[in-house]
Amino acid sequence: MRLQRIAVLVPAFTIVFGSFASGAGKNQTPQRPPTIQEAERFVEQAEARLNKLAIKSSRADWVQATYITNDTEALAASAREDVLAAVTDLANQAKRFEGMNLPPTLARKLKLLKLSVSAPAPKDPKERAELAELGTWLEGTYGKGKYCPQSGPYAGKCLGQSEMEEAMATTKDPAALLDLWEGWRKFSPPMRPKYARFVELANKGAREMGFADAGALWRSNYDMTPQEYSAELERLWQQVRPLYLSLHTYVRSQLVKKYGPQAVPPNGPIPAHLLGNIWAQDWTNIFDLLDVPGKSGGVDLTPILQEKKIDDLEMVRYGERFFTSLGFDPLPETFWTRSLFVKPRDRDVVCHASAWDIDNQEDVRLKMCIQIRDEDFRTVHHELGHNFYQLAYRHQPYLFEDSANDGFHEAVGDTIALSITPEYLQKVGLLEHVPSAEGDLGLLMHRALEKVAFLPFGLVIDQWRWRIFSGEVKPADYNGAWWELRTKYQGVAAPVARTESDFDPGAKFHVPANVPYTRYFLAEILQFQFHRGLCRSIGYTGPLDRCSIYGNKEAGARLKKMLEMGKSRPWPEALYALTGERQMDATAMLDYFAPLKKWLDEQNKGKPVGW
Ligand code: X8Z
Ligand code: ZN
Repeated sequence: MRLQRIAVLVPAFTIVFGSFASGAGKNQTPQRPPTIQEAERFVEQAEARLNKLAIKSSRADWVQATYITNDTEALAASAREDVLAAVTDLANQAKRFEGMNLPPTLARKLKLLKLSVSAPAPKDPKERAELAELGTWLEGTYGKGKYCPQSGPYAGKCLGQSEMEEAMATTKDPAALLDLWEGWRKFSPPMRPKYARFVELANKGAREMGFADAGALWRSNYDMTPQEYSAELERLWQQVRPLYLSLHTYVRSQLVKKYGPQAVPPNGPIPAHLLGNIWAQDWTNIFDLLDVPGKSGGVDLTPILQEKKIDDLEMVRYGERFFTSLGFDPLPETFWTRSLFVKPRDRDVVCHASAWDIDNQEDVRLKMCIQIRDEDFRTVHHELGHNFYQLAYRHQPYLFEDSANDGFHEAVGDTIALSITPEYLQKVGLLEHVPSAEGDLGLLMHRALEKVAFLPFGLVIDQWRWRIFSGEVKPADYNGAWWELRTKYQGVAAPVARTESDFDPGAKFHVPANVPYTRYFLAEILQFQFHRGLCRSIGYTGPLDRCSIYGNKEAGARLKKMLEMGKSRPWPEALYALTGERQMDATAMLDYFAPLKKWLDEQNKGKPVGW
């Protein structure tokens, strides 16, 4: 995740256009039409300028995220403001090249320049500073967010995101869960007016750049029109929706058994506090509650990691070794000395995991409050996927130092994690015996609770934000619209009445941090496509859940080739390089889960479907 690049952005030193520098002073339009050489020079200088400012801003952001104080917040906001000013200024200057017949690479860079920030600033310097301050304030407020229960199992403790995740994962008492669920949403209401203002300013910036609103800017980053992108998401969602419904039906029926029809309506939405996760986005923590054959046998790594006394550093080493087994170079020494792996005891940090690319060269880092548990083992692989991507494309020019589309960035580490099979675990000494294929239903169910359950959540956050940015949903209806969409897509509901004095979206990191979210939906689809492509390319023909590319240099070379392309070409070409396919396609995910779908549909016979 390039939070630093996304979140950030510059001052008004104006690029001097090479050959007509003397004739064209600041903000002055030259008399004759620009040449291709001038456009080239402009882009080259723009890249150098942005690179420098982005590095400065990344450093300030890193310090802010790992040591939240008023001072670090002010420093980060100021550096962010500089980047914002540069992008606004450069996008404005680049208008003079519009309509020219430029070489495709150059035209692509000019387009990407405008898309390089997710909240572009208005031209007005006061508004720009305000936007930068709001952005850092929102993220810092989330980072400091905690709930200190007065009663129940956690009375007397204060729970930040990491502790809250753990508490919601392990508590099964519905009253305690409800208290945690409500408590986590108590720090976000003050964000509401600030968020509304943030939206207003980001929209103004986006409109000044020629986009309908900030949401349209986000949807313009997929080598197609914003309308085509919305349609593409809907197409993919329709491919996977039946699988989601099968899972939802089964899980709901099991929760009715556990908590009773009073607590869980047998044909209504599932109350959001009973799914083992603060946001009901990942349901793996209720795996234990389900009657599934093949539940044991290394499906849940938590007890194994704890028994073997594997610490945070060793978890990261496992991830690194997977990549080096594929032929990637080891992580640079600075990764190990500069990353943050453990939650510090004496200060507030943004615990939400992220992978950083500080200098667009080798200074990559992981920021994560690692806990010794299954979920975090997978998240470590997810994050390292970002870091190895960053290292692979570091030789690209600045504007191409990114993934083919943002879903690709999110999918790489998850693709690797799909290769964490029982066979792999045995090879690396984490499992004594490989369970027989009968255990696969348990494995598939565990993965489905993570990945299939997530699908509508991956869509809903930006369905909400796009409506906010377009003005379809006004600030007075923020929370109502949020729950309407969550129920519509996910079939989950708030467990207690919510009102417009709540601001529940603010209790999810990516909203205050302003990170676009459909990337995670795409990643769910893409990771199975990558996995199937890689497995096929090495001649594997068995069930996809038993394929591991661990140690396979051929698969590694194929993956690396795609990562090295960065964002230099439209994403279908990158997809083709890895899979031989040019369309995003959920059939790989459907293939992977086919045996589970069959089993679920047998269990679901006669049960109500939908809500
Ligand atoms: O934010 C993340 C990563 C960092 S890019 C930890 N994820 C999403 C989330 O936590 O909401 C990974 C899965 C979805
Ligand atoms: Zn990520």
